Amino acid sequence: MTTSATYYVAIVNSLGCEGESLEGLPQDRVELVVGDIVDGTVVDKLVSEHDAVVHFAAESHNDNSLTEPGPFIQTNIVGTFQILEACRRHDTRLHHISTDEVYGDLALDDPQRFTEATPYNPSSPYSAAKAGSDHLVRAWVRSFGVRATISNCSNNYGPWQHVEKFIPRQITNVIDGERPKVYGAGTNVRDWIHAEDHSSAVWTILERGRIGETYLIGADGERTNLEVVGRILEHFGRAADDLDLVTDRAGHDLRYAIDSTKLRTELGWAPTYDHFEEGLARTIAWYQAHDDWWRPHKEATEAFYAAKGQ
Ligand code: TDX
Repeated sequence: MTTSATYYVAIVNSLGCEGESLEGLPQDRVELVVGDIVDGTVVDKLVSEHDAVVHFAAESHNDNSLTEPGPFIQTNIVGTFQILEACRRHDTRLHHISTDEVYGDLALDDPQRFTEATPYNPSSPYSAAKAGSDHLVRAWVRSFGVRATISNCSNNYGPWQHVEKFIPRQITNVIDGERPKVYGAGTNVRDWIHAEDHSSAVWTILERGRIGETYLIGADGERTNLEVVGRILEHFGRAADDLDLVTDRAGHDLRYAIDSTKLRTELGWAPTYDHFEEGLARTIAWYQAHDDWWRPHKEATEAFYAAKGQ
């Protein structure tokens, strides 16, 4: 990506619905290539034609990884290997997108938050595969001089998020007159950041980050799952306890919390959506207005959860 010829390419899995999500973007700056990052041939050609790669591609949903871990190994580990090899061959700048889940979880009352120095301790097949991909990137930087940076971000919310994820699932349940489905006792804590703030942080790192460095991205948005669902219910004028507590997730991480001091002080980044409730209200409005986008995926998603008592 250069300022003179900014050019974005999205690679999606052939079964994905992401093509629709590119609608409205400037046609002359976007090319959609339907492929799989495990396919080294397609990856090599694309990397050779561009001067920077931002590697967002991942199997990302913990619940799916607990049902079928195989695709997580393929996409997250083998796919990252293919990207790294192509970047090595073509000396292409790489930014690798990862997750705070590589650090495992924190106790609910732990005053500490994750930092770049926190030891890796992943819990699920998803987070273990992401941790593996981070290790590959560091090894390719050190062994082969690949010009890469890494970011580990907290939980994203906002438009265009698949209805399998917590916030869109509960918003669309309430839109449909159903009750939100909360795992366990609902006391688990996640640190929420708006997807646009995640993207602005990635752009900042791509422009000003130091090669070989890792940056944690977070917006100080810790909330219990019950608090988040309570806000959604309140928005629709329903009682805060109008929900179902359902079967807990196996190995469910208790709490994530990000200390993003390094990114803020070294690179001068700050989030725009610093008020979670306002970002949530805008996200709810987006799902109300985009029924045609999420509706085709809702039934199968709910059938998947229902089969697991969730
Ligand atoms: O129906 C639900 N009910 C519920 O209580 C779902 C789908 C989730 N949950 C809980 C589980 C978590 O405590 O809500 C919390 C958030 O769940 P997810 O949206 O599945 O996110 P999480 O497992 O925390 O992981 C997310 O953040 C880190 C992303 O999916 C990852 O890709 C990212 O790396």
